[in-house]
Amino acid sequence: NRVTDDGFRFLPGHLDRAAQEALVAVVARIAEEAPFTRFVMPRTGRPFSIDMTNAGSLGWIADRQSYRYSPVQPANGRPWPAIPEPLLRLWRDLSGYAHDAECCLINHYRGEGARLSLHRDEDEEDFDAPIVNISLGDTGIFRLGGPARRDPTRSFAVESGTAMVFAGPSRMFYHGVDRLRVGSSRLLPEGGRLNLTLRRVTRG
Ligand code: MD5
Ligand code: FE
Repeated sequence: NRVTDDGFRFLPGHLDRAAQEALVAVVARIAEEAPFTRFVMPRTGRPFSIDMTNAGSLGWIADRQSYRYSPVQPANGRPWPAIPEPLLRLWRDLSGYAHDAECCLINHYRGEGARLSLHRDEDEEDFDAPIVNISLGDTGIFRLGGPARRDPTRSFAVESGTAMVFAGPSRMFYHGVDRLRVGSSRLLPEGGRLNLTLRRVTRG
């Protein structure tokens, strides 16, 4: 387990196999109420290479207009399901933040070609709250840079059961997922990688 002075915490093995399986079931229940969808990027209309859904009072969405948070699912106008208790417990344990998470964005990387290019998460109002991040399934090759796009980056493997916390300066670091090690895990029945990102959106 590593803690660096930029506020980044890397916690491989934070979730044991049973806890990972329980979270896979939690995600399946969320997806029944809020099916995974493939958003498109603003302006270009190019689709992401990953499927997304959310739990919480606000969900992160993208369409031709913008990236933003929405209280309802764009596909059907219904609210997102509530963030289940096991995920709120992880947030409370790992964030140490006074207010509960409002959004759990769930990314499903289905296989070869699924990636997330270098970006910063800046659609939130509250940049003081940490971001708590859980990985399930296939190993992802993660890239973490610095506050500026041109800053040097480090690349490392993120295995199933890893928790990461982006607090302090690291909250605003550029980051992305270059690729998966497809088939490296048998946790998910349909394969691929699930990534759960717990966030505070509004100021508490
Ligand atoms: C993933 N997801 O593995 C990554 C992990 C996303 C996203 O990037 O936006 O859904 S989230 C890692 C993260 C989040 C917020 C801040 C920082 C990293 N950071 O400052 O490095 O699917
Ligand atoms: Fe991100």
